[in-house]
Amino acid sequence: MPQLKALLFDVDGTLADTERDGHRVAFNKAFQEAGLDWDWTVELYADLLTVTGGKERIRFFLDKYLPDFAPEEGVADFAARMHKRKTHFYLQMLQDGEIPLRNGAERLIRSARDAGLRLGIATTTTPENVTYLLKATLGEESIGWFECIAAGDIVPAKKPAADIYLYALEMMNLQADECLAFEDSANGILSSVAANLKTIVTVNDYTRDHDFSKAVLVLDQFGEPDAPFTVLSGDAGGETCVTVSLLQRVFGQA
Ligand code: XBP
Ligand code: MG
Repeated sequence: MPQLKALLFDVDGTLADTERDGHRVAFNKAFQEAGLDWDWTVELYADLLTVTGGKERIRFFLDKYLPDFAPEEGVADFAARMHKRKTHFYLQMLQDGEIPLRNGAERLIRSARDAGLRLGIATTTTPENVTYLLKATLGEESIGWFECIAAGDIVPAKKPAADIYLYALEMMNLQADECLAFEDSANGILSSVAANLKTIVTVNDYTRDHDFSKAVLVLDQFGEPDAPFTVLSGDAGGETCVTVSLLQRVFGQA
């Protein structure tokens, strides 16, 4: 029976609620700066989130909602230019401490480290978005707690493709059956499961109704001892927050 050796975390929606009040707002700031009157509302953004990756999301928006928009530079360069500015605004928000980690994430990361579990990140977001988030929430040294920060365009196909998880596994020299993945969305779990990873899901407002039938456990949050999680599916064995012992049990049973 393989031993649990490592935890692989998604970032957006899993470690932090970054989408509604983070990425979405930063996209709108970039559009505004460019003199465009586009407003990605909370509702519209739910549809746009079906596509992972910021550049890909801008192109999806144009295809679906503004098919006649034809920038001189071409759609790909336009999307890349907007995305660069969006990243600038998003990093500023992170630096200003506007985006906290989700409930229980810091406790889980620290206790996993203490227990000798190895840590990695597998995300579609831009690498700097991860390092700035970690620095702002856990301190500069926390970047080194993660053996691998697999992010963004480092793989050709973003989630739901398995590539980013396969890349992280390879970088960390791990087998899928030695790890647990943490995700928050349908695209995320499609990716982790395609990489043969047992996956725990913590939902958020955008992803609550997604299909998580392949998850080993679905929770509303990691939880804290004084702020327990709600189990949405699976068996948490009576625990009230995600602990290393819960992870060991879930890993062994799944
Ligand atoms: C996260 C994303 C990201 C962010 C934007 O998906 O889709 O694209 O919305 O990041 P997941 P960038 O949590 O499944 O990894 O703009 O930096 O691409
Ligand atoms: Mg996510």
